[in-house]
Amino acid sequence: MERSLVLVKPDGVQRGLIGEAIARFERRGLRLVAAKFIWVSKELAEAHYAEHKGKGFYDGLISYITSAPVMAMVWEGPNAVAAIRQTVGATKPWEAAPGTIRHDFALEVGRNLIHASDKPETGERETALWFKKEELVEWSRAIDAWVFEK
Ligand code: DAT
Ligand code: MG
Repeated sequence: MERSLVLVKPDGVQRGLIGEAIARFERRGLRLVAAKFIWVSKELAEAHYAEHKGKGFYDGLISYITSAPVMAMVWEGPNAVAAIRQTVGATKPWEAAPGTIRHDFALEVGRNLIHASDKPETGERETALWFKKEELVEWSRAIDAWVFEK
C-alpha cells in the first residue's frame, strides 16, 4: 500500500477548495491516514522543498507555501502516488489534463493549489517530515474489499 503526502496549498485554502480536493480523493477510493490544518514554518517549507533550493522560483515557492495555512494530509491506497498525481494534474496547470484539479481550478505554476508526492519513496519521506508517527491513523473501511483487490 502506497502513501502520499497531499497539501492543499495556501491558494487552495483561501479559495475554499479544501473540500473539493478531499472529495476527489475520497471518491477515487483513497483512504485518509492523517490530516492537519497548519501554518507552515520557514524551516518546514525549506525542508519540504530542499530539492528546489537554488532554482529561480525557490524564494517565491517558500513565500507562497508560508503565506497562509495549508491543509496537510496523507492518503493511502494501491498505486496511490501515481493515482493522486493523476487526479492533481501536471505541475503547469495549462498542461494539466481536463478533469484534474490543476486544470479545473488553476492557471499559474506558482498558484497550482495542491502538492502531491512524486514517488513512493517521496511519499514515505514526506509523510515522516510532516507527521509524527502517532498522528498517522491505521484503520480499515467496511468498503475496502470493494476498492482494494487485496
Ligand atoms: P510538483 O508540485 O508538480 O511536484 P515540482 O516538484 O517540480 O512540481 O515543483 C514544486 C513546485 O514548485 C510546483 O508545484 C510549483 C513550483 N514550480 C515548479 N516549477 C516551476 C517553475 N518553472 N516556475 C515557477 N514555479 C515552479
Ligand atoms: Mg514535486
